[in-house]
Amino acid sequence: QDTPVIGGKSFTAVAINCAAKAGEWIKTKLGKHTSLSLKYSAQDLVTEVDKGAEKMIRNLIMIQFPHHSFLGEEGVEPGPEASAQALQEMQDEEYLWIVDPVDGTTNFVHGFPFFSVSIALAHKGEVIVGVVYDPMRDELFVAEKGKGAYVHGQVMSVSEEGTLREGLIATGFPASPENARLNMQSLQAIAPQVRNIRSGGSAALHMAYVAAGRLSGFWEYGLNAWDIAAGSLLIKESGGIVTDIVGEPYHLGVRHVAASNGKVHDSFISELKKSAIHG
Ligand code: 2AM
Ligand code: CA
Ligand code: CA
Ligand code: CA
Repeated sequence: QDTPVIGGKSFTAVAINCAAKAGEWIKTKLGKHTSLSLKYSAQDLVTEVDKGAEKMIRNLIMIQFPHHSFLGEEGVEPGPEASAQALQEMQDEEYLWIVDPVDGTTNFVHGFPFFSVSIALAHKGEVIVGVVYDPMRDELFVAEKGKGAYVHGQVMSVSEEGTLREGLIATGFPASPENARLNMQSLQAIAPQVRNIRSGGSAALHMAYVAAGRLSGFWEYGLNAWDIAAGSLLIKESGGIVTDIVGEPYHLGVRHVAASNGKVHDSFISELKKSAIHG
């Protein structure tokens, strides 16, 4: 991979190596996974591929950086409380790797080819490296704090649309009834205002697409740090904006996220707020 900013055995090089290795392996398992279990609800799926990929990434990282901390989705008990608590306990660590081995497990299980590996490194709570890899398209999205963001080694930048009306906006449909209701309200408010809506089923990949200028914006309720952390840096380093759903700055604890090319952010947030009040 000829990614110009990345050299040597940097944090970023390790993140890329992990994402690429895990992604290649996940791809070989598409349509061949053998175990499927439900975690928290019938919408909350996990396979041996999620667990195997996380183990692979964790091992690769811990060999290189044994003193770093590691937060991976499959190492945490299911459900929102346990994941919030796990983050709470770890977010002040000096170096914390935040990993979603398969973002878009439902897609993976159904053979819908839109899922990703998401790897972030936070330093004292701030994301400094973000890597999202789409093994099906062999697309690697990489950002390093202060050094820009790249796809296929080419500089990425967010899209130019200045109004929601010209915007292509993505969302995700949450599992929990409360978040599902909030999302339907937002959808009802946003859909008539924009060019069209997409929902691919991988939050991390949606965020990478905002960074690459393929989507103008993205919102979703009820996510976790491992869904968003890597994508947040991709978007910031591509010139976009990431906040919570009411426009407050992004931090690792944000669960309801709104991201955009920046130019539409104020109107985007204003519509999302209106939908929350009037819903
Ligand atoms: P996952 O595939 O890693 O679980 C799709 O809308 C997004 O929601 C994906 O990023 C997906 O991540 C996440 N997701 C799926 N089920 C979820 C659940 N029960 N709770 C929280 N997030 C979930
Ligand atoms: Ca999951
Ligand atoms: Ca996820
Ligand atoms: Ca996952």
